[in-house]
Amino acid sequence: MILPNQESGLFSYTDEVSQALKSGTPVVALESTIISHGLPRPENMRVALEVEGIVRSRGAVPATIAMLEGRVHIGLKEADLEQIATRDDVVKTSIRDLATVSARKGFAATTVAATSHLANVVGIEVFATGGLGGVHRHARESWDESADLTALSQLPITIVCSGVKSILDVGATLERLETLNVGVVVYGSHQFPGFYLSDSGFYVDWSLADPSEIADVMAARRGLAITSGLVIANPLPITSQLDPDVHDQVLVQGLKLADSKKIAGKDVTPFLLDHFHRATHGQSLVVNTEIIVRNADLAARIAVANSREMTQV
Ligand code: PSU
Ligand code: MN
Repeated sequence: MILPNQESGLFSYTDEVSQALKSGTPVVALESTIISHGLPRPENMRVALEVEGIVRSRGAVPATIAMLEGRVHIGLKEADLEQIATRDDVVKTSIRDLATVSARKGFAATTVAATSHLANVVGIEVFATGGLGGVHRHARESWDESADLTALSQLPITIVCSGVKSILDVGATLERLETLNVGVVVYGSHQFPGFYLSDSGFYVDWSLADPSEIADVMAARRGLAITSGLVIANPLPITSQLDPDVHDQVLVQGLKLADSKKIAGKDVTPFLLDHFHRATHGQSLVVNTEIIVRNADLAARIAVANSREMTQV
């Protein structure tokens, strides 16, 4: 069996992922921008490996997605992961940049948007990340809205995340997700999570508490030919969240600093995440790591339930 796009020469798969895709073993896509731009070194490599381990422990196969020397890698060997975690020339790459980086034989860390696109091309349905991109707080002036939202409006991927990053305008992002036909379900609660915080303060109509219920929704989406994405928002337990007062203070500081340093465009998110990690002396890093690990764990359980559902049909 030839895997999708393998003949183009632009895709390569690890043996583990290629066998899983051929045999119907559940696979979970993982993004690489978190590794290159979202977490500091050397923790980024440690977290990337831990996340892959969690997915395997649940009986699914992790497919971390990135581009190396112009080729898309679906699944990264440890040495490849190391390159994404340590090279300085890895470009944070959204869908629009993929072809340019590829033609220039570059290294790309894929965002939620680009990872969703590539996962969809190769037939991976479930994807885990930390927090989605969304509408930035000053969007009224800057028009800064993440391409993650447009991508999710066009791709039938199920993405597990802890809501949108709390550095964003959460209310505006939820409105945009509605406009863009992206489904939103909160896992085990009705309160939309706030990334570092368990609760963003926004109520969501749909709540599911079991991976098999989520797999039922995925099956219904296939049956109904829904072509947009589904967000599974997974809140942190309250005992794990960042102290909300610390969070609010550090955020106000970070937004001011970004403004005075004229940080704009795709540099804003990495700048603010890095500011959090420094200003909280690593506390936000512990929380961010827990977020990613828990989301990968839930995504793996959803992928397993979904593949059971597919083999029953
Ligand atoms: N979640 C994290 N850390 C990150 C990101 C998400 O916990 O670094 C990345 C994702 O790759 C997401 C990107 O797609 O930030 C959004 O960037 P922007 O706001 O520039 O669209
Ligand atoms: Mn942006």
